[in-house]
Amino acid sequence: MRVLILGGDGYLGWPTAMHLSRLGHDVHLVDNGLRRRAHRENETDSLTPIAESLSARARAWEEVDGRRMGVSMGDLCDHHVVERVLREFEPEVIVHYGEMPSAPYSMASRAHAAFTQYNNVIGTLNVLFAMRDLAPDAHLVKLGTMGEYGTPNIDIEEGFIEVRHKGRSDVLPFPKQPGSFYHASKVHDSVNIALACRIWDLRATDLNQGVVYGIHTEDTKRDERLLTRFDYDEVFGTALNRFCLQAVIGHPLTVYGKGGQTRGYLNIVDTIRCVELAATNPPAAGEYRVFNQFTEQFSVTELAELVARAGREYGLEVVVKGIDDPRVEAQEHYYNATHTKLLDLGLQPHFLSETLVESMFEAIQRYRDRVILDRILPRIRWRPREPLPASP
Ligand code: NAD
Ligand code: USQ
Repeated sequence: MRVLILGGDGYLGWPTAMHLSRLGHDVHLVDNGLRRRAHRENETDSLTPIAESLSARARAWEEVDGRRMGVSMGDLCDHHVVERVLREFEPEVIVHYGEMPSAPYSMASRAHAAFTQYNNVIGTLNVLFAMRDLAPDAHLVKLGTMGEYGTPNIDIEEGFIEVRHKGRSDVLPFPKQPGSFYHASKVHDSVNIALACRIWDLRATDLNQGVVYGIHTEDTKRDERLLTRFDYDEVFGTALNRFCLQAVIGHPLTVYGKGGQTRGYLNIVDTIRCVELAATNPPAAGEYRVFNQFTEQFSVTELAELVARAGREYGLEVVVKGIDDPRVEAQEHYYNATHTKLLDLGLQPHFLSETLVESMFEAIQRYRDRVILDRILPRIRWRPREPLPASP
């Protein structure tokens, strides 16, 4: 298949590209370097030393594996870029990772919130219009997030719920209660994608993904130039990846608030497989479907305890420290999310075990002298203690 990967330079996009290329698909990547730029501005960096550009990665891949990938550098918010790529590459599948993925980033200021929503919503809108005009049969595989649903006090369904109301019933989108302006951007995307499928007969899969963890995939291990990024800073690092790094460098594991915040998690290896399964099992024209993409649920306290146990086994001195929650979120709540559709398509999950955590420790040890220590503790608050003056 001809697979276009938007956001192909990212944590998940790059290993997905290698995986699909190795399976024999014709892969083309688009990125505008936003993630690298945001790190430079924030004086943070990936723990793993990634190749200096997306083109350098593609060249390294060709040397190591023998297969070629196309690369276009450009912004999805520029509709000319999107149209040119669709016209020239004629994709059968469009895997869309190309968004600003950080909740804390989106909560840093009005400008950060506005940028996140513009970047994500307009980029996706451009993809939808370009598909309508240039690739109406292509399948959009879009990365959404479990955080679109929030933490309701009922079971979370896979995208839709049957509602009975005043004697009538319908199957409707599951209610959305995002917890950051980033998560809200994903909700807006979902509404736009569903509408485009309904009115233009496009086909799309919205992958409502949980929090991803892990450093390596089969391909990142083949050559250091093929490493994917691994972030641990307060803006781009996610819970388990941060906890593993904190354990290795002897920092207390930062459990926010009461620690009962429960989310779905999955290994990066499973992310890639889920995207492959979605891509190779397309929906019908006009169908908008939603898969909940995670393999296990944990509270942050459970995650921290698992990392602490594995760390002590490994010979590390690990301390878990509850700190003030910089976010506004439920810290103790009910959480039970359905996630059967990818299993039905053949996903065989890699569960989080202490052995897996130990293998993450080993990989982190290798690069520990690259850690930027003063970028770990959270400073961005959902409700700043001293609100900024109102914009003029
Ligand atoms: P990432 O930032 O590493 O990757 C996104 C890539 O898209 C980056 O390389 C960035 O430069 C590029 N990009 C962003 N905006 C762009 C634009 N306007 N034009 C062109 N390129 C653009 O993030 P990630 O962790 O790999 O996440 C990928 C996707 O998966 C995101 O949409 C994210 O919301 C979603 N997701 C991630 C996780 C996770 O835990 N990492 C969980 C659920 C969902
Ligand atoms: N948390 C801690 N300590 C930390 C970091 C996080 O207790 O040091 C807590 C947070 O308060 C939150 C939970 O862990 O309750 C998850 O936070 P996170 O930073 O790991 O994940 P989140 O902000 O939700 O965002 C990440 C990705 C995002 C994706 C989302 C999936 O950055 O792209 O959409 O996970 S989900 O959480 O299912 O919405």
